[in-house]
Amino acid sequence: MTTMSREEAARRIDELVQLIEYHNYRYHVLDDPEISDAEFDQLMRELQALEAAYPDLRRPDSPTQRVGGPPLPDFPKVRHDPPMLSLDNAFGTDELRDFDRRVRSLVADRIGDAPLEYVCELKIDGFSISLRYENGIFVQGATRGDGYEGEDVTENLKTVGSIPLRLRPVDGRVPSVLEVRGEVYMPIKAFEALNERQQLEGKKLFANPRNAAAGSVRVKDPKVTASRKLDSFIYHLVRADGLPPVRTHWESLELLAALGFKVNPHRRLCRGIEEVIAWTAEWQEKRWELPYEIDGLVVKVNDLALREVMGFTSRAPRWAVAYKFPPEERETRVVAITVEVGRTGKVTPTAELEPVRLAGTVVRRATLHNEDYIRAKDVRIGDVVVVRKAGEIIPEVVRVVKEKRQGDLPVWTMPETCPVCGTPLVRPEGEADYRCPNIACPAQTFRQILHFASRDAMNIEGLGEALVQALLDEGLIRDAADLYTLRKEQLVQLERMGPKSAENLLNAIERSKQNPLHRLIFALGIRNVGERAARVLAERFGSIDALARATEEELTAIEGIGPTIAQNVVAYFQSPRNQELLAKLRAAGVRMADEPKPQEAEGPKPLAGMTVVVTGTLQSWSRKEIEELIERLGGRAAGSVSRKTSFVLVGESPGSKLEKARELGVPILTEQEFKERFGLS
Ligand code: 0OX
Repeated sequence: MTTMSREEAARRIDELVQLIEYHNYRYHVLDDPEISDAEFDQLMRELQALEAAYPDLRRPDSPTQRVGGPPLPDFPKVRHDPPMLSLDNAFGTDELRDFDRRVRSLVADRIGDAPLEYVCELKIDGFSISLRYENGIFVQGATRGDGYEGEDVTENLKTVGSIPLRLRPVDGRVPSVLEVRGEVYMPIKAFEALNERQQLEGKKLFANPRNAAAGSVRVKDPKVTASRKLDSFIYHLVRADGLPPVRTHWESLELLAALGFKVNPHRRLCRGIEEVIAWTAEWQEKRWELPYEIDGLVVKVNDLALREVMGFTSRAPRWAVAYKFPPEERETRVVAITVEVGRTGKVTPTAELEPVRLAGTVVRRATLHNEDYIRAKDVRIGDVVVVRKAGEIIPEVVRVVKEKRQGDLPVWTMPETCPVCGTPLVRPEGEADYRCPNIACPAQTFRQILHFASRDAMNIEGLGEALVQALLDEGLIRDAADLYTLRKEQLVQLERMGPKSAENLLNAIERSKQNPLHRLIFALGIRNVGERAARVLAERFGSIDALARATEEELTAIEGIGPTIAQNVVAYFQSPRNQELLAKLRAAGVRMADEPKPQEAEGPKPLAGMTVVVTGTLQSWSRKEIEELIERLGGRAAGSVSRKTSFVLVGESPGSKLEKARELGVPILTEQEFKERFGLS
């Protein structure tokens, strides 16, 4: 870099910030870049170099922050005013007409028989956020939380390319305060690529793009968010102080777009509910062509004055409704019916299908639940069936298309023996499910080990289906406790297992020895003992030994533990096989008891005896929170600066207190310095 004076550097930084944000906007919001990625990177590097040379010239809206700053200690809380309410649902067109009648009756004195105008939008299946801008600069981004209070995730949201760090002026003006709401989401392609990477690295997979987006926004390390290819749509204007007021929602969406936000282009202004219904029909099919997931449509009254009259219920605005699509159904053929053995021996019949596209994915299998279900629906191999996604995850067979049955297909019957170990299956009195009663059945062992290692149980990262199968096939393990005997030499002999992965796996196994008791209890796979019950049992008994001694009476006396769980717990610890497993886990050094809870410890008091004055807006804490923190750390938060002030903590847009501190020679700390000095980062 050629040498530059400070003034020149300041001017160039201003230029670069503007230029980079402009190109960022072209790329992320308009999806219409003007320069290549390489040229963009070149500008970014130049800015980074200048900011490194002149750290005090870094601007709060600098695009270099989009790569993610240092990890945060905790997310401070943010109150939502007005609250971020949810939406009432409308299933089907009848319920849309009901909605129309309802809202029209609320404003009948104003509109008479005239149709209402509605704005129809896609309902993005993402993670709701609220954004605040002061004098055009992005100062705070928060999660929805419970609607009343969310978490401050500003640093993470700065890494989302389509969220402007600085607003574009509208008619030469930027609002003094602007608050908007919208959705952060992960495009389907990015979600699939992320899961592929997670799988390769032996990390947990995300269930769907929404969870992936939520997980990416709520991580402590902004660099992780920056790596996640998140996008955003903004759909609601809360306030825009200093700009001319808007009269309609449609205008507010246009204003949001003009300010530089990404606003979904698929929207329609409809006159009357029938136009809305026509629009919903269009999207029933088109939704699968979108590069992101939607979970319905949103219909909103356009006129903001009428919205005022309609108001809110305690849960949701009366002037908007979420239209939910009916579940997609498709016809396909059953080519086989197979049975699967779960970890408790439960046998589940599954229809193997001719592949069919359903709700955006290709479906090859559908659950048939149990024998009674198959009999009631009369599903036979060779039948054409209607399949549908239940809760959008596991497809199920809705009905057989009897007219399409060709000839006399044989009635399906449950096999008499376990397809894996050959033991005769049993169906206990009064139960719908068949079971393989062989507790040594390899299928059960396989599922038990997978459950033991799963994320909510012992959380052994990297131990997936293929690896567990390979370990069993090679005879390296026979049960979950054997995992703790594995050695590196054994692992590296397995296919596709390098020394690094072997080490990671061994580390994960080692770490799991220190898990809290409730994880171990859940991991044992005692029938009906889910995570919640495991926590209750861990809390009440404190150790495996105490739990093993518990009687049915003692167990049922506990709030949340019923007779079924009690019986299963007692039976579990009576089984010699389980006793042997527990002995092996103990011998391996797995923690079998929680440490007694220490008395509520007093934290360190690094601010003891100090008086602190805060001025300006802090990134990590609201005013109330920083005052509480100062007090927790032993200090006193004061309102004005005097010679006795220990230091002044300055945020953005500080007031006259900063001047006063300078005058009196009181030390001044930036937020970052404060965090570093007192070990808060
Ligand atoms: C979405 C979405 C969610 C704000 C005012 C009423 C409810 N997920 O895409 N919410 C809203 O509106 C909120 N609109 C949307 N498009």
